[in-house]
Amino acid sequence: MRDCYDTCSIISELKEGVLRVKGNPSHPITRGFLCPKGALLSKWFHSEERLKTPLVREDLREDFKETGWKEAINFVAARLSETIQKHGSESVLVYNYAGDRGVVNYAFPLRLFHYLNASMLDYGICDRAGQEALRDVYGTAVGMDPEDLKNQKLIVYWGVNPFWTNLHGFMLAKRYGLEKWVVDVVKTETAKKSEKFFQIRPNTDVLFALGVARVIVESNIYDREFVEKNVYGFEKFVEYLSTIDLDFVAKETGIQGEKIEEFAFEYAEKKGVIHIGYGLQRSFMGGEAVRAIAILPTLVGHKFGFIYDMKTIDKSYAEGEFLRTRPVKRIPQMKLAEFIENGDIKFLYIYNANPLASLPNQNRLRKAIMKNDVFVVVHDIFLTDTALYAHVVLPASTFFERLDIADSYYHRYVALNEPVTQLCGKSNSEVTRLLAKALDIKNPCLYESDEDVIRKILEKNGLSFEELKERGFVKVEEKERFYNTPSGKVEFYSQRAVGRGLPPFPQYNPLKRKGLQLLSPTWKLTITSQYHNTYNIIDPYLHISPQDADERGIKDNDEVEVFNEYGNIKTRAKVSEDVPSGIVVLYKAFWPKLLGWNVNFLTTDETVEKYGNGSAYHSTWVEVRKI
Ligand SMILES: Nc1nc2c(c(=O)[nH]1)N[C@H]1C(S)=C(S)[C@@H](COP(=O)(O)OP(=O)(O)OC[C@H]3O[C@@H](n4cnc5c(=O)[nH]c(N)nc54)[C@H](O)[C@@H]3O)O[C@H]1N2
Ligand SMILES: Nc1nc2c(c(=O)[nH]1)N[C@H]1C(S)=C(S)[C@@H](COP(=O)(O)OP(=O)(O)OC[C@H]3O[C@@H](n4cnc5c(=O)[nH]c(N)nc54)[C@H](O)[C@@H]3O)O[C@H]1N2
Ligand SMILES: [Mo]
Repeated sequence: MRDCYDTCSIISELKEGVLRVKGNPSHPITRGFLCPKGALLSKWFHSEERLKTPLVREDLREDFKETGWKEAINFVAARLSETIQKHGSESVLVYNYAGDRGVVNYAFPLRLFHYLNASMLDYGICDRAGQEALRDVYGTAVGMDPEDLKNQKLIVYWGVNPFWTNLHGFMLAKRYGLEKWVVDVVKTETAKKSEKFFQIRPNTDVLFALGVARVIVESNIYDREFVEKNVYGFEKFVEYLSTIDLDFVAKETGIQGEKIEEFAFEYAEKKGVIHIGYGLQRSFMGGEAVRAIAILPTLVGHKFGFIYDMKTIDKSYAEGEFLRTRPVKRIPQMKLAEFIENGDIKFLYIYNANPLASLPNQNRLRKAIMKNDVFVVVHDIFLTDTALYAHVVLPASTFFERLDIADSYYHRYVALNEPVTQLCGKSNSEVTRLLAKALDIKNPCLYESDEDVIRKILEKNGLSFEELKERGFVKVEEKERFYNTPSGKVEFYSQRAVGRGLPPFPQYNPLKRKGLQLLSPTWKLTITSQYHNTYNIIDPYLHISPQDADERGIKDNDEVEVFNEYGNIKTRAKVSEDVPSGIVVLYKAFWPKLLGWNVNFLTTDETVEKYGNGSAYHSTWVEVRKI
């Protein structure tokens, strides 16, 4: 139910009013153990800080007033109708993300907004560039079933830190006895626990992958038969590879020539699977990098030899786009501030998301909300930063309090989520039904029960509710898959990319900017902003290399200011050998209202237009000085 690869199977019970959670030992992937943040879920669930009563105000400068559900829902419905009458239905935007990934809880509210012909998001915050890139090459971003790793020898973690972000995946590879390699800018905990580590300069992965491809092709160690049968544009690709100078690759990537050869030879021999990271692609060069990396598994003869995304069931029924009577206007998620500034959005309904922690360029976004005439409703479990910018705050329940199903973006199991008890708040679908009623909508689709929606979705996917209930989870077996590209082959020469105005082969454009490049990857004990307020175990330090610290007279634990054209923040430095010179790290998206800042007061809101307006958090440059 969390926004996490693993989608653990959890057994939960209530003992003397207290929630206890443990891992379900019979689940083949998550195998009865929980990660540290999962083990603490009871603390989150019972938190004193959970919202219990709706809050309302007419103006963002006023204090909130507590009110009853009926009054709050009527207030929201009245404003919603008024906005539609005055500004049209497209001035209403529903902003949601994966704060809870239960199928009903995620999608059911969208039914109401489809029914109203409201604007919806074009999602781009997380994994978009990589999605586009993999579609360019394979026609899909869905890779290998991780359980098939048991027949493999090597996994390459490329721009992903699974020891923190996908612990069960990392343990699975370990259990199957795979050799593990890491390609990352930072020496992460995953790198420390792996057999080989290739420390790369950021933004240069595209070159490294092309360099490796050149060595594999020229040394004739690729799977010729497989490539001849399955690849479109191989000859032209080989011509292109001959322009990739290996000395230049070594210079730009920071990886020595012998290491490039070592990678190429051993990778081809062991026929490695590549787990392509989401972190890797959140940058200006991310899409190009994924496109180049995606070619490697095919070169060595894998059918879908990568791990990126998983889609096992069709969930569209829950969302109900069929309720629209007009085509949907989609607003790029990363351009929320711009659309508010332009007066395109007058009513914003936010659930399952905390954009005032998670979106980049917070100074701009916050100003846009304060300065423009936009009515904001936030449905959340806690009084987040986003809630502090709302006119109405509605308390949400947690996944321990309702029926739902969830799939995983990593493995092929679908889970049934059964309620344990009910403490406070309402689920996303309950609130949707209340709003529909207050708006006097008659369409029965908006009143369908959670169980009915779940049963329908399962039925459409050939799964049975009863079987799911018996075991708690069920595996959706893979059907035979083909390359869904224009040529029906793996497109080394990508026609889809050409259609978007990109060159057919992945390109390297050096990104040289002034200052230090700021990476803001994942922290192990939060999920983006979630759990900061309840566990309060965070790492707020600026991680800086000894060389860059020295140059600025900074010692460990010194107070520093980090600044750029977007904003400035103050924190303490941690001088670390794990970070290379030229790079600094601040972990992503803690609660600004608790820290007084977060990294997104510094990150860029520029997007990669040709890659679906995907986010580019890591393409941020800053300067640092000792205070
Ligand atoms: N504990 C925990 N788990 C989570 C989450 C969480 O917040 N906490 N979030 C969940 C979500 S929403 C997501 S999207 C996933 C994210 O999962 P990951 O993709 O593992 O997470 P990140 O930490 O964003 O990025 C991984 C790595 O990319 C590296 N990186 C950055 N730029 C480059 C580059 O140019 N080249 C290379 N090679 N590496 C680069 C960073 O140094 C970082 O170590 O995790 C999910 N799981
Ligand atoms: N600098 C930087 N920023 C980043 C990233 C990065 O790498 N660097 N990564 C980005 C990524 S990968 C992602 S996915 C985004 C995530 O961005 P968001 O999805 O906006 O962030 P979350 O912190 O996951 O917020 C989810 C919210 O949903 C609430 N919630 C949980 N369950 C429910 C429920 O059942 N109902 C309702 N109504 N609310 C619920 C939680 O309390 C929480 O406040 O952040 C992005 N932000
Ligand atoms: Mo994400």
